[in-house]
Amino acid sequence: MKRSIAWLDKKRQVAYIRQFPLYMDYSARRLHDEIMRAKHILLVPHQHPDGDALGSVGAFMQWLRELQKPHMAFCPTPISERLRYLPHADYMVTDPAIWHEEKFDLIIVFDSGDLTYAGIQTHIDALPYKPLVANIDHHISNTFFGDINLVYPKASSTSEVLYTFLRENNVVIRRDIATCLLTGLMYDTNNFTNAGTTDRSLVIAGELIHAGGDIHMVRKALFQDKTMHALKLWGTVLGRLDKHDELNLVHTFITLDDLAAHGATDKDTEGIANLLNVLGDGKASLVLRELEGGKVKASFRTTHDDVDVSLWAGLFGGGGHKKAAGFVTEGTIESVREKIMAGIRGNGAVVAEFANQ
Ligand SMILES: [Mn+2]
Repeated sequence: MKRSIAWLDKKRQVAYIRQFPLYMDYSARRLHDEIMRAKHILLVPHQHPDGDALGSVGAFMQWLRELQKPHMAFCPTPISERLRYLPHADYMVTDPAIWHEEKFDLIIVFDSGDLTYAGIQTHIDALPYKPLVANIDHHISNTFFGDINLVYPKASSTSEVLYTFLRENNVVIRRDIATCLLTGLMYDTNNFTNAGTTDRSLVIAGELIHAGGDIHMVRKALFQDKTMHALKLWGTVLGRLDKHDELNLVHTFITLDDLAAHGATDKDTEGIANLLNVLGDGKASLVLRELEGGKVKASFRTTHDDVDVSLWAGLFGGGGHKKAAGFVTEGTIESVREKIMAGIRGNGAVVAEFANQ
């Protein structure tokens, strides 16, 4: 039996867990106990949930249903059509009224570095009582905001962390849970092609297929869903690729006019940043996307082990992973691009690290 680390203060617990991921099993067992004790549980993926966030919430809903444990799932933004195949996706509540109509004694947040990213900070702050908060994630920028934190940045996905949690607690994984977790693994590893792919994630994927997870259905839903409009839009965006020689950074942009010109939607822009991972040029890539309301979304990607793009996103108040990170800010494509280039160049530590590569 492993020693509890509850006696350490929070900062040292974090350092300990980072150093010894095996101590995750202490948190995993504690969360399991709290779930058994809870009367009404709320599950929360991050806003605009992706395959990993929604896959892990779907797996959890299926498990809680098997346990006959009362629960709900909340997300302030709508669920993407392409992820509707996931079990229980239709049970996601988007109406914030549940925060005062219901009472939750345990809130579990998935795939979110902090509560603002999850879109529930203001809701939690406004509660007249204090629920227990659990945090299941793999973002390196995670703030360990939970009362219980299952955070393992070396995992390919939150679904992989969740798999570990379920196995640690001897939960039998059947078809629906397996398909949900496979979705998260395949989404975050970009179909087992990006640097998040490890021997561990592949072994887990094999076990999930063995348990009945439908890998071919997931692959088709996630990776063979592009419209002709989308590919034409991508053509325009790829035609604009440019390179910042000093920073060795390849960049491009998408405007609202581009979407209109190709009859494309927001959804059609998904995947462009990941597509740039096939680049052999440059150390990293940047896609700037114009949003409604005078905002711009910046998405960084790299396939180089010696570059950490979460540091760059962090310079501008964003976050993410070493290989994929981003932020949203006010401004125009031009002004944000300039701000990014100047910001990266102007930051001593980051530039020094970058220049040596
Ligand atoms: Mn994820």
